[in-house]
Amino acid sequence: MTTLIPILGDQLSHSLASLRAATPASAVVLMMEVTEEATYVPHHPQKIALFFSAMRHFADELRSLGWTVDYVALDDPANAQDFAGEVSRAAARHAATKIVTVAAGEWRVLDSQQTWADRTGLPVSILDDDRFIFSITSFMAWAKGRKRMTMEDFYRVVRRQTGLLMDGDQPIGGQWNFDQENRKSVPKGHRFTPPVRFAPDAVTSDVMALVAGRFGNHFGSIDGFRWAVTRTQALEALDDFVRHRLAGFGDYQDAMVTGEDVLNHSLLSPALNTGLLLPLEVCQAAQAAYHAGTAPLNAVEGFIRQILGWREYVRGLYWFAGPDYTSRNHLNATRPLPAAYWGAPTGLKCLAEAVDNTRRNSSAHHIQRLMILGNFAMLVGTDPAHVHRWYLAVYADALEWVEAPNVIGMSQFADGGLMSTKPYAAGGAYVNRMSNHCKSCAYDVKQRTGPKACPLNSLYWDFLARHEDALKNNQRLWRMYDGWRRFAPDEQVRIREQAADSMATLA
Ligand code: FAD
Ligand code: DLZ
Repeated sequence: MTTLIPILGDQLSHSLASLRAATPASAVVLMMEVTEEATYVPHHPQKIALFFSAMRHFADELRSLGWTVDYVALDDPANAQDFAGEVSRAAARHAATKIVTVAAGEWRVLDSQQTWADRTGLPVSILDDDRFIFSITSFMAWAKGRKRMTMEDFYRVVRRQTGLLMDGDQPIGGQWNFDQENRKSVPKGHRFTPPVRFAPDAVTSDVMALVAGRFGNHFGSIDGFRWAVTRTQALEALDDFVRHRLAGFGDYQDAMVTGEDVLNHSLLSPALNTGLLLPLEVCQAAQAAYHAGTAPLNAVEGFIRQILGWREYVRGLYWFAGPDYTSRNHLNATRPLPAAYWGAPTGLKCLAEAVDNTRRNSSAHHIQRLMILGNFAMLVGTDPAHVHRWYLAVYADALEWVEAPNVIGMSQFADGGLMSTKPYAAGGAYVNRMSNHCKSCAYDVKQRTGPKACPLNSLYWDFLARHEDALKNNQRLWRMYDGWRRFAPDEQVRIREQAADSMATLA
């Protein structure tokens, strides 16, 4: 009686439900590097290297714990290059009598898992992924019949459920959310402590060579690879963040600085999304710093909210919204993704910084993703499906369950408000307030029209004007539409002409 346990690249946790359900004596773990996963979008080379290296290290760790691991490498000549094909081959090879797996994190792969029983003729148990703090079943129960599904309401439920930063039934500090303290701009000359980097070991170096050879034509540089690829390294990265950057996390959470890729962000999303770290332990480590007096409440609450709130919320929303979520297009945007997203110059400093961070590091911090890259794509009317595929490809932490709600819902408003109460649209004034980019930009942020005018200004007003019918009754946009109506008609025409020019040249 042999149980086959397929483990996917984002399931690299020793506490995985399928491992808990078996014993090394009667099971074979199957891990598969397959072309289908490496190419369903043209992933950044660092992303592929991260997954392959972390998978190979995890396989070695399982072997050292006594598990039999059948690891199918990408260049194995017999590799069927997709999950279903590899599971079938392995079931026959090991004369398996049943298959136990943990539910995939996205519809596409869950669909594949649901074919495995037919393909192999074996019973297949698909277990819930209980590494998340809030189960999908609980999310559906929470969501059922609700008029609004805001993250803030959800967050309070999960705070109460976990007891994190709680004093009995009430939040520590008397407030659930300290966001208003988290919007400071960075003082000139402020120094950030850079995060720990992990130099590639022999396993990672092998994988990097494989990836450079096979996927070197994908957008992105492999050279700056710095990611944690083992649990030990991931724990070191967590400790490094808690010691050196957590205390300042809140203050500069929404800031952008030229030349600063990370600021006080944790850079823990790849470790969380591969399973090397678990969300609850990361929140507990942050909470411990608050109780030890090494990080203030606004920082710790702000950080915990990202994981306990946003991360759990978007995962629930992904499954709630259904498999066609990624094709939603509420604003009927149809343009292709601008070439700027693949590195073409535009003269916009903020966009260049965000794209370059992405190219060098397979990463960009939240405000770059939302208010620069997402905002520009939405203002110029990019088809959200194109935007979605770009984000899914370029970020080391991009898995559809977390990427799609953030892109389709939060950044493009393509779900019509399921996730966000208004579009995150902004002109140059916002970028100027939250960053120092405008000082070294080719454009003038103070101008709306004319050859030097910051394109974001006219694009912003044009976006509002273009979508007036769809958005004018949104209470949260009332002030913006009031602002638009205050422009003289001839100024409105000039703004829209300027926006049309910018679209023609930049988009
Ligand atoms: P920190 O700022 O240090 O935050 C701590 C942790 O909180 C992150 O590691 C992450 O796990 C979690 N988190 C923070 N914000 C979010 C959020 N909005 N949704 C879910 N989790 C969050 N995150 C991904 O993990 N994968 C993605 O593919 C992804 N795509 C995004 C696309 C867009 C358009 C936007 C606006 C956000 C996206 N995010 C995504 C969320 C967020 O930007 C990243 O999690 C964060 O930038 C990762 O860097 P960090 O670990 O330094 O985060
Ligand atoms: C992201 C990724 C890549 C690039 N390659 C693989 C792979 O070859 N094998 C694998 O098991 N997982 C890989 N992954 C992660 C998967 O895409 C991820 O586990 C699924 O999307 C989960 O639904």
